Amino acid sequence: MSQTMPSTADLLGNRRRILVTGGAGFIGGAVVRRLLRDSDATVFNLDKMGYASDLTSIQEVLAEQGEADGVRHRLQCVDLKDAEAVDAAVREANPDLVMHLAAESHVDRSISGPGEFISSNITGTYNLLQAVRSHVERLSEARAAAFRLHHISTDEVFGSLGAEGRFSETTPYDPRSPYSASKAASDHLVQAWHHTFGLPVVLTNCSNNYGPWQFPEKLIPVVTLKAAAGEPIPLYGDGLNVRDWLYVEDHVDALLLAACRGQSGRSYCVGGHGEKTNKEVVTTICNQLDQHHPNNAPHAHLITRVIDRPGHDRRYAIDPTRITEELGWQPRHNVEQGLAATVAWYLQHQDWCSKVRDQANYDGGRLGLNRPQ
Ligand code: NAD
Ligand code: TDX
Repeated sequence: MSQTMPSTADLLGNRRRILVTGGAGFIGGAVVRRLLRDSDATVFNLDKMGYASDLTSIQEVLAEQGEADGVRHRLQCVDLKDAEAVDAAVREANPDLVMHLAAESHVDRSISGPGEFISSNITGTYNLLQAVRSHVERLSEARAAAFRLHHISTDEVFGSLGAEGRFSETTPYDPRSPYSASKAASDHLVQAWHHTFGLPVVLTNCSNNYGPWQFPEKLIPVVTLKAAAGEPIPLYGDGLNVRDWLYVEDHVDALLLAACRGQSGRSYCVGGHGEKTNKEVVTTICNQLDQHHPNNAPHAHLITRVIDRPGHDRRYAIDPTRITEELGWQPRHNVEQGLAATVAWYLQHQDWCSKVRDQANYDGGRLGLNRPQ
């Protein structure tokens, strides 16, 4: 850990009960693991246990620590669409901090089936806001003063950049996919509940995350698994779309800083100075595979240009000056190191990938084409 990053226990201070929504997903899971490893807080993990959910990584941490499940980690299997169940879960958790990560998160699935994104991401956030509003009214003055609802969002709400410029907290919203539109709507609801009802909130908008335990439908795990299997690697369009890649543990650092030290009503953009074209990412992964499986080299021969994603945003890039200067956040991994570690992790965890794909009834095929190929 860098010297500038305070410990999790220091950041949490007197906050003993943390409600994490979406804690069975990729980023929420990393938050839950950090809280379990680096603090003695009790973590309530509210998740509908959907196709992208899996608790293996959390169970590993509990086993490492010799802790039984259901004591410091308490799963609340609740769908945010169910207002009554959400209210009951918030009452049971009685949290000092809520970190709201639950959302449908895959752009391609939002093209194939936008309805689930509207209900989970918009109605779900509305239900959580209402439940949390009632909760804050029940808190003592001291607990209410320290309480925050932290809403975790994406850079995709800002739309698509050309060759120049970066997104910051003052960039106007311009979402262009059903996913990003649903996230933008949820951001607006959170800000509205702050301004109208005085709810103490913090928002973060982060760029593309990567790292272990990401459900294998997103670019980096898809490419790694296809290359390892000697299958065609799908590169959408001309492959020159740019994403600003951030290692998931660096995102968790930013989330804990923002949740515990962020100013109420303020948003913070998070990005790792990790801009790469998709073609660069895919080629880097292929080069790494050449070292692990030299028999199939060069894996770059597997790269196959496929029809583009409808409405494909061209470029995302984040200016993280605010969170760096105000909260002292710095990413600890550069893309080259993080990508190498992640590719190695996926190669060692192909059984887990098969298991979660099977559970999700997903065969690794192309998602999100709204017209025939
Ligand atoms: P993920 O898909 O891996 O996990 C999301 C979790 O939320 C899943 O376990 C799912 O079951 C749960 N969930 C979805 N709808 C729910 C509902 N209605 N009720 C209860 N639980 C529900 O997603 P992720 O990549 O971990 O993303 C987490 C959050 O971070 C999302 O809000 C996403 O918009 C945001 N984000 C993600 C990235 C990224 O690159 N992955 C970048 C920036 C922001
Ligand atoms: O097989 C693929 N081939 C390909 O070229 C896949 C799955 C993706 N792509 C391209 C599309 C994007 O330009 O790679 C880029 C990254 O795609 P995804 O991994 O699907 O991520 P993206 O659409 O950029 O969104 C991600 O980052 C922002 C997360 O899924 C969102 O939840 C987050 O908000």
